[in-house]
Amino acid sequence: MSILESLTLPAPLKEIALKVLAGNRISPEEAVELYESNNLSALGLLAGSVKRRHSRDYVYFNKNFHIEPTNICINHCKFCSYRRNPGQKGAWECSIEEMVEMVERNLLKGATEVHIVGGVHPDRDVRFYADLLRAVREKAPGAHIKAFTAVEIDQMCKMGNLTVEEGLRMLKEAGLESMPGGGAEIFDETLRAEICPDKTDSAGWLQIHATAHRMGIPTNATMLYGLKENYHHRVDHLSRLRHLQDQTGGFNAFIPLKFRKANNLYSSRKETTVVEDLKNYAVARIFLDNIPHLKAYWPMIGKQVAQLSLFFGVDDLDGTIDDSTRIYSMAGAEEQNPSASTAELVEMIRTAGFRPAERDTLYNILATF
Ligand code: V47
Ligand code: SF4
Repeated sequence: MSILESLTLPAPLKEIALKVLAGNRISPEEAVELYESNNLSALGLLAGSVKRRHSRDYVYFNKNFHIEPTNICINHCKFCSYRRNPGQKGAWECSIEEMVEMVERNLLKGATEVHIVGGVHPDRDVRFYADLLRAVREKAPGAHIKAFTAVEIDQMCKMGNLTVEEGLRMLKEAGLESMPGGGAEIFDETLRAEICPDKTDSAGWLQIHATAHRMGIPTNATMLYGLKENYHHRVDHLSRLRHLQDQTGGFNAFIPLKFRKANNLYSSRKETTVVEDLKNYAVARIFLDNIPHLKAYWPMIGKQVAQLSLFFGVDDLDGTIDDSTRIYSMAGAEEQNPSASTAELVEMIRTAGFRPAERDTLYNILATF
């Protein structure tokens, strides 16, 4: 008896399972069916088979740290626990000199990637951020700079009176090598207007990533889930990403972001269960057959669930982080001072039965353990 037969799946699910195991693409309707099924073991098995096609038995991590230049933001996303107005208690605004000092401190610890993301500042335009990138690159010529969400890029280019393409060209010349996946939230226009009314719209987010891909700047993609959306909304989001990836091939990784409720306007809502989180990883891995990597961002879900997610298609635990990000600790995530040593990440991966691989930002393997 095959493993699939032993799972005693109902007929429609069995059909989807056979498709996935044969390496074929599933439809949006089939993805909704997977979300609606409660057979977590079958989902884990199928997601694992897709994961192995992309990354065999490797699970990746990298040595990175975050710079959050400011939490002052012109937008008012209702799920955000982090944004402040200028001058408000708890607001910060780092100078380029302060950020270069952070780079210096972290490089000594062996970081290979600098991740730069912050609020959408009212006065800092694309020229300020190009100066920042030049200063970081000068201090860390060997480190990869992954910086700025599409939402930040959109606003900094508008302020600098440049098109996105002109702005990205300026940033690329200054040292930008790839872009993170933030700001995608949920693409459904009605929901987006409700939860983040003044943010770059869905078409704009996708267009900026398409432009970056065309210019040879790879990017990541995210989805904020667990906040008002239903399974059709999630599948619509994943479909728009899969469609763009078919055209450009520029996405490296997809990162589901679980809504965390502390200190924001949705604090009275319930957060998703661990079962839902694992199901979400699995369906994303199965549906997004053309995005090579699925990342569990452990500062957001905690290390224990991140380790469990490896059985549901995740092949990347992101990085060492070194207590350099506040966005999730301010929203109530388990990890209040997120930091992981190489030994800890290697242990998490190995005890789950996978082969730990330190990667660079572009998923070249630097070391195996
Ligand atoms: O766009 C903000 C999310 C994102 C909350 O590309 C929240 O490698 C849940 O995109 N609950 C920014 N989510 C972070 C991000 C990211 C993180 C790590 C790695 C990468 C990558 C990208 O954080 C925002 C928004 O979707 N977010 N507040 C909250 N309360
Ligand atoms: Fe600003 Fe980002 Fe917070 Fe939205 S999620 S308010 S864009 S910092």
